[in-house]
Amino acid sequence: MLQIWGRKTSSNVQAVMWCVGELRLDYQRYDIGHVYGGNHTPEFLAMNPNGTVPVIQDDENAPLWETGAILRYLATRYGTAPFWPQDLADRTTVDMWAEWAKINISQNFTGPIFWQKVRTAAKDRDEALIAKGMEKLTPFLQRADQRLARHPWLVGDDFTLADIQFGHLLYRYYDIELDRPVLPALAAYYQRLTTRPAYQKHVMVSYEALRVQ
Ligand SMILES: N[C@@H](CCC(=O)N[C@@H](CS)C(=O)NCC(=O)O)C(=O)O
Repeated sequence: MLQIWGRKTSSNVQAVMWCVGELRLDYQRYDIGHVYGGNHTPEFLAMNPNGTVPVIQDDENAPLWETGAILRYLATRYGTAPFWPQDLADRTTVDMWAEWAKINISQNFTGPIFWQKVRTAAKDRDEALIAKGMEKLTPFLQRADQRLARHPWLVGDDFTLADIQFGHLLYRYYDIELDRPVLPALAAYYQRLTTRPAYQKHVMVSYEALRVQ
């Protein structure tokens, strides 16, 4: 049985859980991290010396951490084409866009925008940082919007692992109070994501427990 350590309010845990849901895997998830703690015990650090979530353990295999690596593991072990193509070049194209999202969307949205808006007290909020974050994030979202005007999913005509790395942050992006650029194809893509049961269950999760007033 697949075991997953990580609270459901973690965006990285959400990416893993959404993948688990799309692949219809049986799992046991443990609430670890943030208000639950438990990620700095010797037992947890023996699984992941970084003390972060998510961590997974599948059967008797060694524990795995790093969301991107976990997603690739799950897709390789349990996924099929076109979600995770067999052909190396096609697979690497999916992986390329997944990496693109992990690096450019996560880094430019989560810290400078989401953390500032939600996880920082109003008195400490740095509006200049948020504005700069939006300035850096917007060209990447525009790039996605241009692609999504041509085909329904990030890579092409099929839902793939790249949509998980990209799409899991869009719930928060569209849900928080934010001046967003008008990007119609991206907005339509997000609406499509919200109709997926695994997205609803694992990604459209309240982040109020993270809010600092
Ligand atoms: N690069 C790691 C980052 C993991 C990470 O920073 N996880 C956050 C949650 S999203 C965490 O463990 N925070 C501490 C906590 O929840 O207590 C990954 O992609 O998995």
